[in-house]
Amino acid sequence: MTQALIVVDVQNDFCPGGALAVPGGDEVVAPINAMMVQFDTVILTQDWHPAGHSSFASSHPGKAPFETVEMAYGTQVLWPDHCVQGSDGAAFHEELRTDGDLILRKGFRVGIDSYSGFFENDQTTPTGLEGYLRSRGITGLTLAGLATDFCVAFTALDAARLGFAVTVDLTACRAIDLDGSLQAALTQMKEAGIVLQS
Ligand code: VGL
Ligand code: ZN
Repeated sequence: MTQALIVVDVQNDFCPGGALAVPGGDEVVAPINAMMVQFDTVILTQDWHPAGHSSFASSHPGKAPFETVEMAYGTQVLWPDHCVQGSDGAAFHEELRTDGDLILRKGFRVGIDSYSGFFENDQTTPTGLEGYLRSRGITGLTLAGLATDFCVAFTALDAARLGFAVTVDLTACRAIDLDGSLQAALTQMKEAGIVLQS
């Protein structure tokens, strides 16, 4: 089995001091840097939104961050403005090694969010990552990064559905944990046959 490491969204806005800070988000940097040397292929995802993105509460008058809205593709959580293309907040944590093979940006369409590295939140628009992995002969994936219950879980669940053998290293992940979202994500990942390392 050819293995790749997917490093999910280890960006300033998800670290302490950032616009959508994940508690302990910066703690994943050192273990991820250490993991990178064990993989032939390292892929990093980068949340990359245009200003005025539809996942931002500021784009919905009367709505506050962490409320939800109904979009054409289903329920969407609204977030503080974060990871705006080209901003410091969208940059990778400065101590993260970024010398991987591929940096995959996602969430760049104004009208649709993309938690998963494989499909946008309509669950049908592909990012191209599946084709990249298949053409490189990669069949096993290990995931780490931010946030466990959103972008890591959505990426892991899509990967498992696509037939990849998936491990999530929880020691190198941190969660947002909104209304029980962490427990729900862990349960779903277990049910999907994803190996959870802790
Ligand atoms: C993420 C919320 C909004 C994540 C990205 O990386 O988990 N969460 N955008
Ligand atoms: Zn985002």
